[in-house]
Amino acid sequence: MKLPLLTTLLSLLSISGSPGLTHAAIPPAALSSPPATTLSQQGRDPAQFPGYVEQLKATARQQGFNQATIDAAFTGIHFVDRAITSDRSQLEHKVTLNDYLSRVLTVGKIEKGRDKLTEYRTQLESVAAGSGVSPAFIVALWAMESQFGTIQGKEDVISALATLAFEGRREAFFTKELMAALSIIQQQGMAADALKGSWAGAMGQSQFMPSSFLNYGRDGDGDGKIDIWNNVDDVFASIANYLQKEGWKAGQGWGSEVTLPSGFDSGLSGLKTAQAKTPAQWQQLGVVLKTTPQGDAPGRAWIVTPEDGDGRSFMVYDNFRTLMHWNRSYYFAISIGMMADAIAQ
Ligand SMILES: [Ca+2]
Repeated sequence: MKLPLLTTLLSLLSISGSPGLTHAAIPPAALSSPPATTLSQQGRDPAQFPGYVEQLKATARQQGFNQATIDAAFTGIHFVDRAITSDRSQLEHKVTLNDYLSRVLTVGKIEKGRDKLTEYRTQLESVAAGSGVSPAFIVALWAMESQFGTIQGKEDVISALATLAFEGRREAFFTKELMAALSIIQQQGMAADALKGSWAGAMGQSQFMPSSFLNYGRDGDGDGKIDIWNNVDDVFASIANYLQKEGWKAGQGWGSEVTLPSGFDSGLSGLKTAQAKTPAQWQQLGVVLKTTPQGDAPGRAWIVTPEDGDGRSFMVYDNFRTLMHWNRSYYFAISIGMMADAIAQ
């Protein structure tokens, strides 16, 4: 079982109160159950896929891609049935925060995270110095997205994205990502079959969608290539670059778990900019810290209760909102913060 499916499905289920943030990475899936319906029952016959691919090629030409790139990208294209079944099944799952954390934040993963932090300390501190993102958060994201690079997905990304565009539920989104993948092939001089990722098109050790690769990918070791599949320097630099570009506050943590007073106005909870208060103001309202937050004290904070007023509550900072930009899931962002705190030294 891979964890990131939970991330994906939770991003769909648990984002109440988030301020219109966007997906960065759609992680791979594995614990999928069989689909309730087949594609033909949905009205689109896989036999029509080759014709659809021709339409995609025409779109690519209209967008200015050269013929060599188009030929290279679509040479091995095939229908990825698993992309359809996984995309459908993710909507059917529901888990609690505690279930989620027990699966993704294991003792073994924390121990491994500490080991990795030590093993790559030199590179991580160099990246941290340039970006303001502390090594523990880089490693936490690396851990959650790909189990420290060991589970990246083996799907042909061009085929997966074309299949998901063909499915039609999010055709515009996946077509845009497919065109971004063509840009990577053209810009990086990569072979199309080197673009490997999840069934949803998330690639490499950071599980970047192609558009995220283009926006945030960074050459960490200076060899002129951005290789988020094989080169940890590039992986670390790309993760940190993402967070930095999306507003990471150097020196600050993500937040901490809190206890809310009885009768707390649930309307105060949420991540909208207007809902921010200083930690002192929240404490005056009766909010009590359950754990000591790491990092510098922030100027503003928000209260989130992921399970809609029932369950655990958290006081979170700007960096939490940046993590929510990476993946629009409270559960995901909380797991990253807890992982980073657990491995930080
Ligand atoms: Ca490189």
